[in-house]
Amino acid sequence: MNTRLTILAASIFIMGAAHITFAADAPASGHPGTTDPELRYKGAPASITGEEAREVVTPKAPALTSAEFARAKQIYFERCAGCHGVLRKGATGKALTPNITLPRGTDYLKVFIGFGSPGGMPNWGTSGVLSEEEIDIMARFLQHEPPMPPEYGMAEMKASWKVKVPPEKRPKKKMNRLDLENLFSVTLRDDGKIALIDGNTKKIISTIETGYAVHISRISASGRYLYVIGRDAKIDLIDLWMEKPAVVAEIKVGMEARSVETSKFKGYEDKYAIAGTYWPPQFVIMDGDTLEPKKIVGTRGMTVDTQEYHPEPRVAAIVASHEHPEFIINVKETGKVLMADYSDINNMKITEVEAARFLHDGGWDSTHRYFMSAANASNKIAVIDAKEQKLAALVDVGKIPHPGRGANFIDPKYGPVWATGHLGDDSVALIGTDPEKHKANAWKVVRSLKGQGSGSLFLKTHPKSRNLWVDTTLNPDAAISQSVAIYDIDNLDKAPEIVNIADLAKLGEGPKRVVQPEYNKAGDEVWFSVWNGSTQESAIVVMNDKTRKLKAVIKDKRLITPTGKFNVYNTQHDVY
Ligand code: DHE
Repeated sequence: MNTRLTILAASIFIMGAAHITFAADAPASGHPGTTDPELRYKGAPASITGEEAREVVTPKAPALTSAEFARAKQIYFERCAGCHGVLRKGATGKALTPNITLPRGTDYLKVFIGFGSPGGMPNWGTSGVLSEEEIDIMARFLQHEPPMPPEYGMAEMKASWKVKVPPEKRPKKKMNRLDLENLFSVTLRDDGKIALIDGNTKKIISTIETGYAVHISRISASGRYLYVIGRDAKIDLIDLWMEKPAVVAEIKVGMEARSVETSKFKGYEDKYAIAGTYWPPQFVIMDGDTLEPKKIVGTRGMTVDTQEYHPEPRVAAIVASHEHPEFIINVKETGKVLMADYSDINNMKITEVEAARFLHDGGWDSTHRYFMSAANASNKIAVIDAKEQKLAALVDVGKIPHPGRGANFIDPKYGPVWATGHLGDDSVALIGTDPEKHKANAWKVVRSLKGQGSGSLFLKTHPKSRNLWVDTTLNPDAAISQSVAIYDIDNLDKAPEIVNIADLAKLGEGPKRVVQPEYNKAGDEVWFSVWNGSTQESAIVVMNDKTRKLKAVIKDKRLITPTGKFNVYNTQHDVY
């Protein structure tokens, strides 16, 4: 690599899991300089297909045949868009617009694509993923204007919208004998399904077809409706009152999505649903019981810091306010949190709160007044005051915070805290959340616990528990990615107990990454997914929270790539 290239390479900095995915068995890049857990991810294959994106030939750029253009678009959306953005404006990876790529030229770009960079660009050539010919095509393609995927508005949403069972034909009361409050909706990531698992018997009640690479589930305020969203932006609405819970409505709200939520403010229970999309960059408010799309709002606009226009600000986590009839929406690339008032959607008031880049995931403090939102590229937690509708604080934490919804508990010394783990370092930050009775500790990291290593995705506790369970799913060391750290909340100075959860599942070969603790309703069990490759056996391991010993292992051939688990009661009431 020449000096200029090395400098550029080093300047490409992986800024977090802002838009990166990986399969349980994704290989490491193999590049000598890329050992951090985040570099084990591969760019998310966007659900956008090459044919959908319009080609723009740029006069000064090297020629590409029509077949080469088509091939390049497909490779770009599958391999590159996740990190560099659909419009190549840069996100986790650098911007790749012609003003940057044209002066570099084809040979330079070929070396870069082929060998990767110590800063995080995978070595697509030497790893054998792309051929020499493909690298040459990509190097020329990147010097043309980015092909623009189509917009997706009301007409497209309405065309995809299906009400399978209209509300008047649905049961008037619960028609099954399921203990709905202790039901778990489990993401079967690579199977495009969710599994409904009875929390008491630990048996799979049924699996239900959902969107591609299904991502999260959320529960309506009443606990009746389950909303499931896939990366392909398809939402399935499942009625849990039916004799056999089934999909009663579906819609596709865009081409790429990660988040769905439902109105929870008093008087608006189950009334609206909202989904945020990565492409197009927008959110849509729908009827809660039919998914009829009502209002689409674009998120394109200026960034919070440099105040530059961003054409592709993706919508990340969304939570439903308990203080006002509002949805609180993380807009990733602009670093802004939008509070959209749904009390009058035709005259909608949106409060724009300035936070920091890139907003990703987050959850409530224990009082449900403060939304703790991870700005992962800034290594900060933005504290949004839902009551006063403004930013309460920006708290510096470790490298690339990734809390999921986080964990709330009472620190014996510092009072109420909310905790986050990190992808980029081994710390667990505890932030004081009580500005009234513990003012001196509020919005400060009162403790930084030492964890097993970097690569943590999720952590959990429960109001009835004295344990904090922390995963390290993305750590490159299998012994660490397969085990969890358990902290004693009453004695936080003590080193955590390490339990190898994957071993307890007694599975065969595979990466067996352990991901996302989730409590049952009673708060006395913690469930973990042991996430294996899509053709390998996976499991869910249920731990006794009090004894920290194994309680049950759920194995079933239908349990293909289980990842997120959503207990109905805890998700409905935001208990975490
Ligand atoms: Fe997620 C939540 C985005 C990869 C499992 N994930 C979220 C949220 C966002 C997000 C914005 C918050 C939603 C909300 O609260 O409204 N996730 C992304 C990505 O952009 C990323 C990094 C790459 C991608 O292309 O998708 C990504 N996520 C993953 C995975 O690879 C995980 C580990 C396995 C999987 O199933 O795909 C994964 N994400 C989860 C889970 C949650 C989640 C389990 C919900 C956690 C919770 O407790 O609420």
